[in-house]
Amino acid sequence: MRARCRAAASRSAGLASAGALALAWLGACSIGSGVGESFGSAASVGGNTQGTSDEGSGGGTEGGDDPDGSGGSGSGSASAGSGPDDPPPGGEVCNGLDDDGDGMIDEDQPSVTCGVGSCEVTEPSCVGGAPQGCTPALPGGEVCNGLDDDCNGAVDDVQQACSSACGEGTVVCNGNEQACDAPAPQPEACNLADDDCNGSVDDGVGGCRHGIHRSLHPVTGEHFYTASLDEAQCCGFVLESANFFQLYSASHAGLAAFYRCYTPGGFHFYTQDPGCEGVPVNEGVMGYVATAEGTGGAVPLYRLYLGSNGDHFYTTSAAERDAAVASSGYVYEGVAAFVW
Ligand SMILES: [Ca+2]
Ligand SMILES: [Ca+2]
Ligand SMILES: [Ca+2]
Ligand SMILES: [Ca+2]
Repeated sequence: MRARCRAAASRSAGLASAGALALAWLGACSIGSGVGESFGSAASVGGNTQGTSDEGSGGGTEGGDDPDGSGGSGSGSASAGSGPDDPPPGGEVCNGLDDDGDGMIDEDQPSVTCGVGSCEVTEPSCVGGAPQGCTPALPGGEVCNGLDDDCNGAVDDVQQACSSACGEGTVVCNGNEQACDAPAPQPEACNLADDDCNGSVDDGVGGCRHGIHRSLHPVTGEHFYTASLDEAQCCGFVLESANFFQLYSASHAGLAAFYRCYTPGGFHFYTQDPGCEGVPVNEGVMGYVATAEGTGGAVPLYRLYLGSNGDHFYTTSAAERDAAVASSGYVYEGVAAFVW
């Protein structure tokens, strides 16, 4: 535009009387005033306040590069430089317009990314000339797949309770496999624990515990306790209860030896005291008892004494204990041990 305008001005300056050309120049420069004025003054329209009469000196502000020295280049400022229709300094913006004039509308607008884990999405920031927000994908349930499905920032954190026969736990991922970290049942061992978590301690472990049978001598009234069924039914004794309670066959932490003692009167009693509470004969260890209730599920073994015949009576039944005291003249002496 400026070149056309400049060329027209130069031509019109040499043909001052050619009104038609003067009009053509005016149209080319889009300047509406100055018809009838001298061309020198016409060329100055458009902001050039100099050169109002001498066309040779009418150089505009950009006249330094005017090869023909015709001046009038000041008119170029009418469509060049800054103005309301110029591109914004920031280049293309999202507005549906070709801001930078390169023939493409809203090109090179950045994409936007939002969301965490599997909810992360990347979307265009400009759609149809309008800036767009970013909406993360909806979270899902966490599963073992190496992804953060629930979008909480943690991969495969399956926050789900689970349990085994042995207790509570939470679901954990082992690769893509789901597992439960609750304690797993173990083979039962003789250790005062319910390893297989079936509710019974040391059940089914051979040689771990042995039964103590209970018998009664109907003539003397002595209650007798032994691990031998033969002995329990020997010598006038009548078996009252096979495997009346159980003792451990070997010592373990928390257990103590339980001794069978023999009195000068010919009766037996049972105690944790290796000195048999002063009675001279210790017949040996019957087995091992707990010193605290609950050890491996141990229960109290109550000890009673009948002074009229010297019988020591043992039972795990509180009701039987109380009945013996109430009805048979026994004295309750306390808990002798804890047994199974
Ligand atoms: Ca997660
Ligand atoms: Ca996952
Ligand atoms: Ca068990
Ligand atoms: Ca066990």
